[in-house]
Amino acid sequence: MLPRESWGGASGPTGAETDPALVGRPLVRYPEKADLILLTSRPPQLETPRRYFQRAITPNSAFFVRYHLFPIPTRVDLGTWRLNVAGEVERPMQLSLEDLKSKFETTKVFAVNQCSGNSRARFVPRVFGGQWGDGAMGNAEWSDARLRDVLRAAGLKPGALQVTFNGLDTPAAPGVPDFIKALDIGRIMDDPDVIVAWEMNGQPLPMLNGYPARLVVPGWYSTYWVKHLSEITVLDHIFDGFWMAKAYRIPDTPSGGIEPGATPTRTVPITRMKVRSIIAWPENGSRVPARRPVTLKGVAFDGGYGISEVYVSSDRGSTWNSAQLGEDLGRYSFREWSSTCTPARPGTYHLMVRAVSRVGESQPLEPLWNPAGYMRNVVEAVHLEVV
Ligand SMILES: Nc1nc2c(c(=O)[nH]1)N[C@H]1C(S)=C(S)[C@@H](COP(=O)(O)O)O[C@H]1N2
Ligand SMILES: [Mo]
Repeated sequence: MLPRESWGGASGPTGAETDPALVGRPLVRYPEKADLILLTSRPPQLETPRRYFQRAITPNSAFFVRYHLFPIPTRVDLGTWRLNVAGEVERPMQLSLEDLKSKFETTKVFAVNQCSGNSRARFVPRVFGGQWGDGAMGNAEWSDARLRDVLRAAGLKPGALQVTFNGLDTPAAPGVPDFIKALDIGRIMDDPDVIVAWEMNGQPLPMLNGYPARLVVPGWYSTYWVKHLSEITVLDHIFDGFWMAKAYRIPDTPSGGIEPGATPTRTVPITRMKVRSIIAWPENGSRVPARRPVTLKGVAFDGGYGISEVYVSSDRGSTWNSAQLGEDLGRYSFREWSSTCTPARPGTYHLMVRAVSRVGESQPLEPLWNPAGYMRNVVEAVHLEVV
């Protein structure tokens, strides 16, 4: 059985005591949610406390929340909700949730949903945008119909090039562009794991995570994971809406990074996630006794190849030891890791973690920088006060 631990009502520390990214940010509780760290309330943007990342599965109640527009859907009537499939298709469809569940083969996938701007607060020089700590991510098992099966049922016309996705949230203010994202046809038809999900960890999606159905694009940053999905439109051209043509773009360089403070000459849409690992325990700044074993725990993930190794250093990166890896839940999932070290003497210890993917990609020791504050994946450290 997979760990599906509920953390109950215990609110615990947020890390605000020791983490500059979290200072002054209260814990708040929204419907269907545990205590999460507030970023903004209009729209609700809520961050998962770090201790949840000791486990590969993020409970639905603790899963982060991010929206662009306000107001947001707070209830959806399944009697009238339909997923409309239209555009360059032979047979436009209006699917009820029941249709989605019954007319298509269902499939399951563990996949990390990570905001492009996760950890943006740590960029130096600072950048505009939501100043997230490291909790704008989570991992769940998503159950769903394959998007390509839905499109095949509608019948793609020969000119089909891209598909756009729109959800129930619409801008209240004039001039604010609706949140619409696009994927190339190839990305959808070649990958059976691109799915329309209605279940998360065996439960209906929480309202704040996209009830009744959302797009899941494993391996790619969650800007594509459109919530409260209501319109799928097949296009015979490249979509040029604001959220593709202007926002969620990265410098067109091999790493996606540029000189800190510079302006990129050419940009491309953000896509695949970079390999990353998190130390979820112990907390930064913890005091521990000398000569007693301390077990470090956390998760590692990448953009869809899977994690092959996680290394831990307790000497600022001079030597690295292999961590123990937890169960393999598939190449898009968080992989738990743990490592025990025994600090010999009192003093300050810097513990670092670095993951390597199955294609040999790893994390940089110096952070990448880009003007939107995306794709942070620098090797992270926590310090321990050994007494
Ligand atoms: N309908 C809708 N879907 C959306 C968004 C949104 O603003 N509206 N934001 C996207 C972004 S940028 C992120 S990071 C994820 C967050 O998913 P979550 O709120 O379930 O954690 O939703 C994506 N899907
Ligand atoms: Mo995001």
